[in-house]
Amino acid sequence: MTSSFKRRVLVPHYARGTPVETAHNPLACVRYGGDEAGVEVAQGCVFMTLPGPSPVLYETWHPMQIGEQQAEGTASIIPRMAGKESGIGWNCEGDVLFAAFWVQDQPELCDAVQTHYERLITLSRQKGFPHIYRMWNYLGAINQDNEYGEERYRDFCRGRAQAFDALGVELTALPAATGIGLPAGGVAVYLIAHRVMQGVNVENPSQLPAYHYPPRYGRRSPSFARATVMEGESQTVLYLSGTASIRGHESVGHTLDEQLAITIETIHSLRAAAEKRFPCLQAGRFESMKLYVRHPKDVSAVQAAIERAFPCPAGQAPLLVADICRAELLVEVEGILLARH
Ligand code: 3EB
Repeated sequence: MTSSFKRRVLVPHYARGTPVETAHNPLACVRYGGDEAGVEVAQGCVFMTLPGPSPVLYETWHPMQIGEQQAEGTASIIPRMAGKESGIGWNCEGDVLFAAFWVQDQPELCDAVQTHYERLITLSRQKGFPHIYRMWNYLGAINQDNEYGEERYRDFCRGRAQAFDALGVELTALPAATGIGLPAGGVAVYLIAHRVMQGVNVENPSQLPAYHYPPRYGRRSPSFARATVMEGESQTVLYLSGTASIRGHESVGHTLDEQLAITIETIHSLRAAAEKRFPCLQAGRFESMKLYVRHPKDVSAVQAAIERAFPCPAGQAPLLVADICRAELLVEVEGILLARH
């Protein structure tokens, strides 16, 4: 018997300094700020806390309908199920999954990152959600060297790349991602995945694919796509990876203003490439963005420039002061672009 079910994807909603609104019943709540980092599952919700100062930013994850699909009537009747298994907190409902881990700090990140990454991806597959379309990676002291003299971001990239290799994920099938610093501690990773719909990857014509960066940026290149697109009948959603002032593979711009201008131009260039493939995205707008700024003194300039270039609904472009994965980069921007058909 076939029946139609709602095709949905996960989208975030941001709130500052207020308790989580459980009324909206999110699948997950990520708290940016707190003394004790970790992942726990309670009341049918994954709670993830990243170390950092108050006031806390809350990022809740909600299913959003993007279409209907005729299919075996299974996903519509899959109720919410949540749990924590071998360190992975997860929560799924219908065709969407959120899953996350936190690893304590290690003198060398590679092995712990590989192990946890493999568990995270394997769990997603085993729960029936093999299509990972977006990931976030946050790590303490991202630009510092580990005790073997390798920068911690590069150490992390090795573990991540080895996990994708071990699980047979092709470079062109990697999800969109963000890689950013934390003020303290270990590694936080979370993902969103789909039961049936594979995201379509889009690369940026102004940038070399990150997975082809030359070895001068690390023994293993960063494993991510510039963006993924989830297309539904009524809406199409583009998940933009963390984007910084990089042309080809090189960091460009010395001042904040230069880096901001190039970052904005780089996002426009990604959008143009995505619109060629998905013309409906021309009518899209950013429903949310996340801004990362290295120096507190640059906060207001970044907010003003990004707000002008990419207007978002009120409160949905939060800014975090954080280190960025290359020491010379001052700003990075991610976002979710939505087009209603
Ligand atoms: C860049 O384009 C800037 O390692 O997951 C952006 C997005 C960046 C994701 C990651 C890193 C990552 O290379 C840095």
